[in-house]
Amino acid sequence: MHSFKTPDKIKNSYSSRICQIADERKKGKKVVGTFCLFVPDEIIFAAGADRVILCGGKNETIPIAEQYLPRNICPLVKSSFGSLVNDGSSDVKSCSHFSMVDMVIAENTCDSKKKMYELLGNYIPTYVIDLPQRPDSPEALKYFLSELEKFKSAMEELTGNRVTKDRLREEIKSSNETRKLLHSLYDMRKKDPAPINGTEILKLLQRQYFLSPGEFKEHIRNLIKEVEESEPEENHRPRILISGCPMSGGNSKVPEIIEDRGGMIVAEESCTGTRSFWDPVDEDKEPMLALAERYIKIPCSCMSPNDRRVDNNLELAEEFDVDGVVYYTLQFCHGYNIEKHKVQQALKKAGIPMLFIETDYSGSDVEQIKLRVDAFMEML
Ligand code: BJ8
Repeated sequence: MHSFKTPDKIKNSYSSRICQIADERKKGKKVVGTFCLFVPDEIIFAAGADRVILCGGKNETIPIAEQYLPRNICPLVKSSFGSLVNDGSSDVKSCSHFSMVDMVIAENTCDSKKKMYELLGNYIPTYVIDLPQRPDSPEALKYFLSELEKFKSAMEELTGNRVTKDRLREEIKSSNETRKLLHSLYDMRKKDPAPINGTEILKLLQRQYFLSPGEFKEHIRNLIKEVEESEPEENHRPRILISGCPMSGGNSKVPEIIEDRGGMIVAEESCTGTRSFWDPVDEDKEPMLALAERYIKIPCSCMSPNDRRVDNNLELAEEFDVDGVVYYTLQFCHGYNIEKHKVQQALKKAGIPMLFIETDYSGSDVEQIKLRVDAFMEML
């Protein structure tokens, strides 16, 4: 299998990006922090602002968050909040991004996030985009569009720049280019054996949320080139689709176990996977409407009904010729946990085996997950 040797420039991209943002802020540029794919980057960039994603993927800040939040909510929410309220009195390093953002752009998705945002507002200016929960209803698109218009005005107010249709079109085009590049990379994973493992792809996609669009594109191009020039692996390994909760930076436990135990992740039905780039924005339509149409279709389990996600799992399983699906959820993420049943039924009907893993950010269940993954691989 191709082993991607991360160039220094990419390895150091986290720290160089922080310096870049600090410089931009000195020059007056506004920086916003987001937590979710429902917030269109195109509007942020068209307003002349920059953005970083603040979702936490590390275990260390969870005990800090648990001084404020209940223990029985999802680790992603606790990890993110713990980073923000970390006052440095423990040995835990904080997420430096929080101190760099002028405003958080939040969204009404799951209950844990919604309630966390209410607290977040005590620490940092927080703007919330409301989302319709029934995306297929006739009123939903109209409502979402009006919410995006309000968000656009908030960005104009924050930056002092007008978001023109031309600027939006430019940003839509640029984001579509990134989406196209990612499609090219994913096309390579359709080969058997896939030329690059899924853990490497996950780490690349995690970078997408803090790098600038230009740097991220450069990373994808470099990776595509390296994969093209690499020697193909000869042995078939069970081809796995991962489906479920996002895996924020710092969280790669389950993919690593799957690939260490002989599997090959060939696609991800997740927000750190295909959900982030699969659908382009229509460049021929009025830009705000095109954005609303594209973003409202994100098949997040916070939406109801969310049958599009079930269909996507089936389509990806076929397109990437998978041997099995690992359904991954974070503890206390009720949406993805409950939605498991629908996905499992549909996969069963299609004759595709599925393994369900519910986990957190700790290492306490690693041995148990290994045993379950081993048993699953034997079945495939
Ligand atoms: S579009 S998946 S990024 S909301 S894992 S915090 S859902 S309890 S992250 Fe998400 Fe946007 Fe949806 Fe994607 Fe809640 Fe679940 Fe935690 Fe989650």
